[in-house]
Amino acid sequence: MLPRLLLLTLAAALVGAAPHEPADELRAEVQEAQLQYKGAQVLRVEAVSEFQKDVIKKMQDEQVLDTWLNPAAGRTHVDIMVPATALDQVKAELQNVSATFRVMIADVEAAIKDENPALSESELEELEGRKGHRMTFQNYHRVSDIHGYLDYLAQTFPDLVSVQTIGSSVEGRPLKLIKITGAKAGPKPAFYIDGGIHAREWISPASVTYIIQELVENREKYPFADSIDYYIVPVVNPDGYEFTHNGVRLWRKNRKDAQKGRCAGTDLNRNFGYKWGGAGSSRDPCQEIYAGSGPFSEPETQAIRNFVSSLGTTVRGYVTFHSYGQYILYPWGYDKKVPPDYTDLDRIGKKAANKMREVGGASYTVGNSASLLYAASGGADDWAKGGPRVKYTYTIELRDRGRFGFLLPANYILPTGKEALAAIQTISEEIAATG
Ligand code: 0X9
Ligand code: ZN
Repeated sequence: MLPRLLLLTLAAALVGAAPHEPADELRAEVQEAQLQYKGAQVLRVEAVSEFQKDVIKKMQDEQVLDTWLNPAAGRTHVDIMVPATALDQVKAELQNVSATFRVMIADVEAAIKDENPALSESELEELEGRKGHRMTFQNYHRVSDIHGYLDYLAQTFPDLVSVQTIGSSVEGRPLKLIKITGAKAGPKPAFYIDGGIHAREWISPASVTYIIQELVENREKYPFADSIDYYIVPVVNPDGYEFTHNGVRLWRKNRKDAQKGRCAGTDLNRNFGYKWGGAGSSRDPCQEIYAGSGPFSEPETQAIRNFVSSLGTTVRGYVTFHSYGQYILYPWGYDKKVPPDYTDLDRIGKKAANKMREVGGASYTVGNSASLLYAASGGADDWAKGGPRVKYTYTIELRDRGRFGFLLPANYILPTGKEALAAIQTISEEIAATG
C-alpha cells in the first residue's frame, strides 16, 4: 500500500519497538494489515474500459489497493479493496476517469468479524470427545482440525482411506494427502483434487473437506466413487492459511521469506513449471502474483508435482478449488488458446455447472481460463494439462460473485460444498464411464 512506510512506522510505534528483529517485522506486518482493514472498503467499479483498467492496475502495482476480482468476459466490473487511508485518493482517481463504482463491503474489518463465529476450545474439545474429530461444516477450521479429521478417517475406515504426507511447507507444516480407494478390483483411473492454494480463499479447503466427508462417511450415496482412486490435498498452502487465521486475513501467497520482513510469499498458482513466468505473473516479490524465483521454487508446488507425476498416466481428473466468482475454468491460463480436446472439457464443464445449480442453487460460468478471466501463467491447471497431460483439468472458482467475496460467511459452507461435490461427481462419472 502506498502509505506503507508511514503505516510501518505507526505500527512499530504501536507495538512499542522499532522493527529490527524478524519477529518485530512480522508483528509490524500483521499490525499494519489490521490497521488497513479498519474502515477499508471493497468497491465494485463498473464498466471498466481499457483506460480505466490501466488506472486501476497502476494503483494495484503501487500497492495503493488490492484487486479482489478482475474483469471477465461478459462482465466488466472489477472489485478492489481500498484501505481507509487511500479511499479519498482512489475515489477521486476513479471519478477523474469517469469510472462509476459502488460499495460492496462498507467495512472490511466488520465483515471479517462476522464471517466465522469461531468455536471455543471447550466446544471443540466437546466435539472431539463426541465424534472423534473437530471438523464441522458450520465453521471455518484451522489446519490442525482439518488434518486431524483426515487422520480420524484413516483410523476409522482403514480399508477405504489412507493418509500420507507428500512434503512440507516452507515453515515445515505437513502437506497431507488423503487417498480414498475405489472398491472395484483392478487398476482404476486416478482423480487428483486440491484446495487452499490461495490462503485467503477459505471456502476452498472447507468445500474440499466436505467432499472428503461425503466420499468416505456417506459413501453409499456415490456409487461412481467405487471406480476411481481419489487423491485429495485439502490445504496446499498451510502456512498461508494459518497466517490468515492468526495474522493477516487477506493474505494470498505462501510464506516464503516471511522472516525477512517486507514482501514475503510466492503465489503458488504462478509457481508451476509450465510456461512459468509469462503473462499475468510478476518477478517482483512485493506483488500478489509473484511467480517465485524459478519454476517449482516452492516446496508446496514441488510436492504436488512429485506426487502427481508418481501416479503416471492413470490420472484422468485434476481439479483445484479456488474462490471467488463462480467459474469452471479449463486451460490454457497462460494465453487465450485452448487445448486440442477443449470441446470435451467444455461439454463436461457445462454438465457440471448444471448439476451444481441443481444441488446448490448458484450459477457457474464455464470457459477457457485466459479468455474468460485473464491470462495468468504458472498455474497448477496448466501444468496438469501441459505436463502429465491430465484429460479433465479444471480450476473451479467457488462462491460467491462478490457480495462477500473472500469473506464468505460460514453458513455458506454447506451449499458451496454441495456444489463442489456435484462438480466432482459429474467429472467422476465421465472418467468412470470412459476409463
Ligand atoms: O489467478 C488465479 O490464480 C486464479 N484466480 S484467483 O482469484 N483464485 O486467484 C485463476 C487461475 C486460473 N488458471 C490459470 N490462469 N492457469
Ligand atoms: Zn485462488
